[in-house]
Amino acid sequence: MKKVVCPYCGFGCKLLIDPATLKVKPYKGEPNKGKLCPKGLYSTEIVKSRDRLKRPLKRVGSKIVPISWGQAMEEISNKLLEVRELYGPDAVAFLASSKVSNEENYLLQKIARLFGTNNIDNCARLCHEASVHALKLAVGTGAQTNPYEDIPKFKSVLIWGYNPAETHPVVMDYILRAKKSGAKIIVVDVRETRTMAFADHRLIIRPGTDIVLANALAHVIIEEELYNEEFIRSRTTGFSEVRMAVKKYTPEYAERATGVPAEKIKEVARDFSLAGSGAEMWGMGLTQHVSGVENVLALINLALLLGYIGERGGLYPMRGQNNVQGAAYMGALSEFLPGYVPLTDGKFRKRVAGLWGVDDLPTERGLYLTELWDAIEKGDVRALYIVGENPAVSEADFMRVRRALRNLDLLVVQDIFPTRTARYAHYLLPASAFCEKAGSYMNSERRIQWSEKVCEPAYDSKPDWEILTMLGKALGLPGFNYTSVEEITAEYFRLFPELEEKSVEELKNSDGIFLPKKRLHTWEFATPDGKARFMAVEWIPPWEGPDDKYPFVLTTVRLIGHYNTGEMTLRSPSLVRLMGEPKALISREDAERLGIQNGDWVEVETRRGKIRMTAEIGDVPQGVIAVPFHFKANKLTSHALNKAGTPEFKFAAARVRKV
Ligand SMILES: Nc1nc2c(c(=O)[nH]1)N[C@H]1C(S)=C(S)[C@@H](COP(=O)(O)OP(=O)(O)OC[C@H]3O[C@@H](n4cnc5c(=O)[nH]c(N)nc54)[C@H](O)[C@@H]3O)O[C@H]1N2
Ligand SMILES: Nc1nc2c(c(=O)[nH]1)N[C@H]1C(S)=C(S)[C@@H](COP(=O)(O)OP(=O)(O)OC[C@H]3O[C@@H](n4cnc5c(=O)[nH]c(N)nc54)[C@H](O)[C@@H]3O)O[C@H]1N2
Ligand code: SF4
Ligand SMILES: [Mo]
Repeated sequence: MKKVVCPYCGFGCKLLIDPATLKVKPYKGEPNKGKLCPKGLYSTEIVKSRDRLKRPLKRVGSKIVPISWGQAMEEISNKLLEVRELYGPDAVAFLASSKVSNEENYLLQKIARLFGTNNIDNCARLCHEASVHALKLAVGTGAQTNPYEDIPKFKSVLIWGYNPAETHPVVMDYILRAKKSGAKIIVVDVRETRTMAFADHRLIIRPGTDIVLANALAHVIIEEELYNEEFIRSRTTGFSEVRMAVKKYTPEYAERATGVPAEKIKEVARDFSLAGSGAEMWGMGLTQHVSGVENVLALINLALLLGYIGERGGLYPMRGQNNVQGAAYMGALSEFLPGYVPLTDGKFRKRVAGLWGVDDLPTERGLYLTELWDAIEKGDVRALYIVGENPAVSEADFMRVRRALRNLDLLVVQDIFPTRTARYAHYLLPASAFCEKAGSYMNSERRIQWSEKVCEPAYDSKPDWEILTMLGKALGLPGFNYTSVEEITAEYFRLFPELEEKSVEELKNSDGIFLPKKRLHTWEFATPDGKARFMAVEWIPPWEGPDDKYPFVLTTVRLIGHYNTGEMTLRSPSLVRLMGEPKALISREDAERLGIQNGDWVEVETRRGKIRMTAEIGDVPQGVIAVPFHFKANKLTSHALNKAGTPEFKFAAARVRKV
C-alpha cells in the first residue's frame, strides 16, 4: 500500500492506495486516524476517467490539434518571451494551484520571479487570504496556530462562518471528541447548518453582521470582567482601544443588527469565557466579505481577551484546498516570498535570489488573482499561464472573467481535465493526477506530508513539476535541471531554518513535519515586540446592500457531495451517485409571500446576471437566499474586494421570483 495525501480538502487526510487495484483505505496514523470522507475514499476514480487530458493540445483557428511536448514548450516560451520583450515582464501572469505539491508551487513562483514579475497567485486569494492578513497583523504569523490534536483538549469550541460537517467531515471527529469531554460547542452562521446539529449554542445571524456580534461578545466579556487580565497585561497591546471601540456594541444594539437575542449573546459570552480554554475555528462566512480582514480581527480579539492561545486555545482558520497552505508557504502569492516573508525584506529576498543564481528579484507587489481581469481588459496583462485553477467558474462575476480570458494573446491551461477555463486556452497541457506523482503537501495545521507515487502517469500526461522544469529550461532560466522531485524538495528545505538540517528521507519516513513548529505563540508572538495586537474594528457595511429593486441578500455555500467547481467530483461515478441536487435555501416567510413551495423552480437575479434552480424552504433569516457556490452561483456574485483581495462571495443584493 502506498501513502498518499488526499487530493481534496485542506484537512489533509492520508490515503492508503493499493497500486494493483487503486482501492483506497484510510491511514491509521496522523492526522486522520483511520477516518476518511467519501471524497477521499473514491478519489482514485478520477485517475481512470476517460475525460483526462491525454496529450498536449493547441488551438489553431477554431480547431484543437495535438502537438508534441517539445513543440508546445518551445512555442509557449517563445510567446512569453515575446510578450515580455514588447510589454515588460508584468504583462505576464501565472496562477499556481492549491491542488499541486509544494515542489510544483515552489517551481512556478520561482519561474515567475526569475522571469521578472510578482504576478503569481493562487486560489488562497478567493479563500483565506483575509485570515492571513489579519493573523499577520495581530499575532505575526498568517496561519493556524495549533494542531488538530489540541481541539479535544479545549473546553469550548467557537465555530464561526464555517460548516465542517459538510466541508471538512473528518475534523468533526475532533470536535465531537471535545464535546464528549465536556466542551461547549458554539456555532455562528447565517442558516441552520449540519454542524449546528452538534452545538450547545446555535446563533443564526444576518449575513455580514459578524463584527457587530463579535464586538458585542467582547462588550459583555469586558463589562462583566470575564477577561484574562494577566494575559492582556503581559502579552498584548491595544486593549484600551478595543475596550473603547466595543462600548457601543451593547447586546441590545447587536440584537437589532444581527437578529440574535441579547440574552443569548450574554449567555454565549459567559459560557465561552468561563470554559477557561477554547478553540476558534472559522471559514468562508468570515473571509469572503469586504470586511473580511476586520471580521477575522474581531474574532481574534475575543481569543486575546480570554488568553485562548498556546496551551489554552488556538486560532483555526480551516484551510480549504489540500495544498493551499503549502502554496502560500512556497511563495505562490503576489505579495509574499516563501514563508510569508514580505517582498520588501531585502535580506531574505537577496538570499533567495542567491540560491536561484541571480542578484535580486522583483520587489513590487504583483497583481492579485482577483485584479487580473481588469488588467487584462485594459491590456496591461497579455499572457496568462494557469496551473490547476478554474477561474471561469470559481471567480466572482464570472461573465467578466470569461470576457477577459477571450482577450488574452496567450492562455495556457495545465490541468488534469479540460475545464471550463480551458475552453479559452491556446495551449492545453495534460498534468498527471495526484497519485501518479510524488511530492510534499502541507495541510491546515501546517504539517508537511510526503505523498507517494502509486501508478504511472496516464496517457501522455506529465507531473506538473516535470512540465514546469521543461518550461523553466525553455525560458532560459538558471537552474532548471531537476531530474527528480526530491531535488526540488531539498531546495525548498534550504529556505526555512527549521528544515535546513532535515533530509527528504526524514520527511518520507515520518507522519509529517510541522513548519515552523507544532504550536505557535505559546510564549511569545511573532510580532516585532513579541506581543499580540488587539485591533479595534468597527462594523463595515457590505458593498452592495439590498434595495427596492434587489431586496434579497444572496449568500453562497458549500455542499458535502460537491467540491468547488466540480471538475473532479463530477467525474467520479461513486461521488456523483451520492450527490444531492444543489438547491437555493429560502426562509418560510419569504417562500409563503412569493408562493414558493419546496422543489419549485426559482430565478435568482443580481445586477450581474440570473440563474434558475429549485428552492428549499429552510432556516435562514427572512430576506436571505443561500445558493450553493458550485457551478453557476458566480454568475451572480459581486467582485468587490476586501483588503486582502478576496471578493464578497458571501453578500450580494438579489431578487427572487418563482418561475
Ligand atoms: N464538500 C466540500 N468540502 C469542501 C469544499 C467543497 O467545495 N465541498 N471546498 C473546500 C474549500 S476550497 C474551502 S475554502 C472550505 C470552506 O469551508 P467552509 O468555510 O465551511 O465553506 P462555506 O460553505 O463556503 O462557508 C461556511 C459557512 O459560512 C456561512 N455564511 C455565509 N455568509 C455568512 C456570513 O455573513 N456570516 C457568517 N458568520 N457565516 C456566513 C454559510 O452559511 C456556510 O455555512 O471547504 C473545503 N472543503
Ligand atoms: N460564490 C463562491 N465562489 C467561490 C467560493 C465561494 O464560497 N462562493 N469559494 C472560493 C474558494 S474558497 C476557492 S478555494 C475557489 C476554488 O477555485 P478553483 O481552485 O478554481 O476550483 P477547483 O474546482 O478546486 O479547481 C481546481 C482545479 O485543479 C485541477 N487539478 C486537480 N489536480 C491537479 C493536478 O495535480 N495538476 C493540475 N495541473 N491540475 C489539477 C482540477 O481539475 C481543477 O480544474 O473558489 C472560490 N469561489
Ligand atoms: S476530509 Fe478532506 S482530506 Fe479527508 S478524505 Fe475528506 S476530502 Fe479528503
Ligand atoms: Mo477555498
